[in-house]
Amino acid sequence: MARRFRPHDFRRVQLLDSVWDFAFLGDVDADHVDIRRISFNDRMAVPGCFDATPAYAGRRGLAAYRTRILLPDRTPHELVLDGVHHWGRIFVEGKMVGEHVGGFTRFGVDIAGFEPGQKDLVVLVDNRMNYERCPLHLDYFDWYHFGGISRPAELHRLGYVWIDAVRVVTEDYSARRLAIEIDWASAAPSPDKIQVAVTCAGKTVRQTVEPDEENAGQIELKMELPGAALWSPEEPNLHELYVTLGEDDYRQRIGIRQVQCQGRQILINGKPVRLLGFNRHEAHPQFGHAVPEQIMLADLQQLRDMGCNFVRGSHYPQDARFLDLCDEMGMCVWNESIGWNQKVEHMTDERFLRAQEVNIDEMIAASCNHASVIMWGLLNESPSNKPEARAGYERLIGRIRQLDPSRPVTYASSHPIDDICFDLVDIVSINQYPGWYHNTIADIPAHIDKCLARVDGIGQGDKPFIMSEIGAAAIYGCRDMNEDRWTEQYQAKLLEATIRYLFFDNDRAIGLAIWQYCDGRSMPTLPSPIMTRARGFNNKGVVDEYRRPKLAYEVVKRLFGELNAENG
Ligand code: ADA
Repeated sequence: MARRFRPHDFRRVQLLDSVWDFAFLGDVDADHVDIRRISFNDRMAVPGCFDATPAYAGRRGLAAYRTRILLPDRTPHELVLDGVHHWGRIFVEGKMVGEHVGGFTRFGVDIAGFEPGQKDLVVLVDNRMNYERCPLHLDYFDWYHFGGISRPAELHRLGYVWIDAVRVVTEDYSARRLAIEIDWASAAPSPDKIQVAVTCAGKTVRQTVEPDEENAGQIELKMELPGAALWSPEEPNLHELYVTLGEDDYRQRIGIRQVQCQGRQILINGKPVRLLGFNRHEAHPQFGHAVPEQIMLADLQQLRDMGCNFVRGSHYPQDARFLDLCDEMGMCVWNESIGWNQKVEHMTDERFLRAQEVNIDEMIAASCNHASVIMWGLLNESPSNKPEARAGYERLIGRIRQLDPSRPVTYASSHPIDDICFDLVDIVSINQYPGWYHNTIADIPAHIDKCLARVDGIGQGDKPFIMSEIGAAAIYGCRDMNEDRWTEQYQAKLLEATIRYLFFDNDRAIGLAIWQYCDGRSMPTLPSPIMTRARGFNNKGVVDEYRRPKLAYEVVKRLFGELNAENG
């Protein structure tokens, strides 16, 4: 993957991004496909979404991708896929080697036991909605679920002893103390002691690992880096942390920073932060979810131009390349596992909860070292007001805290008036649309006050509060003297009233994620899309799907600019 730093100097990694052979198999069952008999009669870019291309626009079904990989020897290899949407099954030389449920997350497939040489790699990809097989992507969600190998693909030669993962947490920002965990594995009991070295900010710490019959283990060590520059939104200093273990190596890029909640504030390195920004879908009309780095960077340039320091990655785990740019640009990120208005019955369904746990595990594994990720989210607008759903919230939030106790946790609630799970999270986040779906623009302050009064009434008012969604739709270019809903003027007026109420007239909110940064295609299977999704799109962006600014863009830029000027 094209990262902003080089993860490996010695480990041999084959980048598989290119145009692969392709065949759209359509409405067939993957279990009944003979891999050897597929006629690859087309070609498709990887990364890419086949249903974002003209030839397959809107198509749903089973697709097959093929490329050639080289296995230079018999050492263990791993195929690393950063996102397959939204169900995939992987074959090498016709032998099934792996399967994965859910898009937007990195996963690895062991490639072992093959003779050296060139091999056919085939990936079956299914973008159909099938709750039993893939309960994470459902056809009533309000974004178009593009299908394909949507993020980069690599083949890693692991060798006989390798690094599985490196996790770095800032234990104490003032002392510049890092806690580092290294997961390692080997293909066979290692005959010799394994030498480990960790270098960061000019300092190296070494350890020797005793071989063991488990062929796997975890190394924990601390590093203090006096004088090393800290990461903050204003000064996003980063450091490369380089691990060698035996003959393997792994480089990460980290920021020395701590995120804490204190009363109604979120602190970064002990300093309160105000989060001003947007919800952003990872989508583009011509690329689907396979948004190229050029677009990622252009999006961030516009967000910075508007004075933003915050992006909520709605509603799924973010791409490592986007997070690399956020790390460098001081853009704070709310990274959340996939979810959208889940039903009560999902919250007690073991298949759904298990799939959620895998998505959470993979999200945290892939993005835990990004300084820009300052909080974890989950279960957008799900039944946090239903007693029968609470155990599911406890289970999934507990999983996040177990994997990463260093970051605050939140979920975006659309039930502020009767939510019963706010006690489980560190930050109270509320999605509401006064002035769009109900009430008028003039009612926005009273409506939000009512929500917060209830939050205070149940004893959750001493936590930070983020307005995690609020906004209005505007059709790009639609302006008229009535200035009513769907016009750019109405959207601009609503966002002006919202920002003024939240940050000029009050100081309760410490964050705002406007819904939304850019327009995005929605699902045609949404309930009553004709009435609510003009053009088949969610039109609440302050830029359209091609990132062309609407009137509201300048309003947000002016107001966020005034707020940032206050901060000095
Ligand atoms: C919800 C949801 C968003 C979007 C929004 C809207 O808040 O979380 O994904 O669907 O509503 O535009 O109505």
